[in-house]
Amino acid sequence: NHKNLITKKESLTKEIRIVTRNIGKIDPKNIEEYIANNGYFALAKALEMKPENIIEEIKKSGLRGRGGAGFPTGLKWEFTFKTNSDQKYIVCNADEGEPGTYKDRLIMEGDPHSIIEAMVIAGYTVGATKGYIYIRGEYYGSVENIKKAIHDAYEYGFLGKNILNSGFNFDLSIRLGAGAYICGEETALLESIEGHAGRPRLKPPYPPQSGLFGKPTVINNVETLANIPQIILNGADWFRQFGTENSPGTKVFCFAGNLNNRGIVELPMGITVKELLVYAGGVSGENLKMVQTGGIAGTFIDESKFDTPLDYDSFAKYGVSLGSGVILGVNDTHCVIDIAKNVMEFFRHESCGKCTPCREGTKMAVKILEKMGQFQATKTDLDNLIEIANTARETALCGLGQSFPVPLLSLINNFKDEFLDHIENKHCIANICKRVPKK
Ligand code: L3W
Repeated sequence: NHKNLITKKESLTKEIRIVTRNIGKIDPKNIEEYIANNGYFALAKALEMKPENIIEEIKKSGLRGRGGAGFPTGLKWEFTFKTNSDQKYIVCNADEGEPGTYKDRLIMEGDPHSIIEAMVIAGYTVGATKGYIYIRGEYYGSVENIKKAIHDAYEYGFLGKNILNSGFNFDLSIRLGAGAYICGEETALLESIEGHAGRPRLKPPYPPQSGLFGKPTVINNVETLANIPQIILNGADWFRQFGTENSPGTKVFCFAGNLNNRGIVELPMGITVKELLVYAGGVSGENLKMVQTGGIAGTFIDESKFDTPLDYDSFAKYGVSLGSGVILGVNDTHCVIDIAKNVMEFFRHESCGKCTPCREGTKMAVKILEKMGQFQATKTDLDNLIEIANTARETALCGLGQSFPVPLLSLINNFKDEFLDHIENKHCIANICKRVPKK
């Protein structure tokens, strides 16, 4: 069934390069190549604009958070601008820990100055004089290129005191993550920068009111920031010509799992799963079973949902997540129970343990799925699994706890027959699960 997805060059015409425009085209370690491609022109333009007008332009562009949740960027900036304080911060969430996701890594490696430029613009706009880029510790290439870019930006006067003779000062530092998925959650990330264990805070208050060190803070994902200079340079109307009414612009998608292609591609928001699979070169292996969209916290769907557009409204309308933009192919050598167990083991390992529905729910879910994989589970176990998921969705403290139910429930809803096959017939269609005698 995947054979009709085989890539034809003429069908690959939708790519639009806004945030990836410089990747592979310029030497990321050479600031002059960035400048020669309009780099820091947006900063110069912004420094001559009123902060209120910058906020209006970002709001008008409809840019929404590319980490996955899609919160309007202009509103974040406006809230932070309007909160009075002696000190404000700009934080870039570059702790890209979503399994299968590597878009932020490639943006940082390939075009590091675009992030720095955007952060200085954000600082000027909201009145912040200090920024932090919190980078996943294992991203050695990103750290190296961002470090060099920060050094050169200081040398050229794009960071530091009196930037471009505007009177505006902005300092930028790097902080490294240490391998915890939860530190990609914005408040856990802020805790981590402050030197505490990376555990989420209760929201509200949101970071624009009380963020880093309790001060008003803008926290944006790498890809979100990489859009900013282009919006300032070309205007909101230019940006809105791409994507959909409620999700303007592009999305950088990543391919993972049983797909023939590897890498990232930048496409307009609203592209369908089916179209995206063409860019992925189709599914490797014999038959496509399902895909997971949005990351490990995203949804598993079968072919019946492949016409769903990938944008921020799809989840509410069709139950298909956009998330961080990863698409993971799964061929028919895989068993849904085994996949569910694998996903839940990830969340069990990454749960910070602060709240019960996540700490205990992930453990209980793994146990039930182990039983299912050994053909020892009952229908009551399946009901319990659903209840554990629903409880966490409604009561967990943060995004991690509230989202582990998403992949689990999508597997149960879309592949119920396979769950029942394990329970009622002691049968695994992929021939992965093995009968283990009861102890
Ligand atoms: C001010 C309000 N701010 C909400 C802000 C909030 C946050 C943003 C979204 O992310 C996603 C999930 C996965 N005043 C506000 C407000 N905000 N109301 O809006 O907030 P929220 O709570 O909707 O979501 P979240 O917990 O920040 C969850 C994705 O994250 N995910 C992993 C992504 C991984 C990557 C990567 O590795 N590159 O992107 C895992 O769950 O898609 O949608 O800033 O403060 N009234």
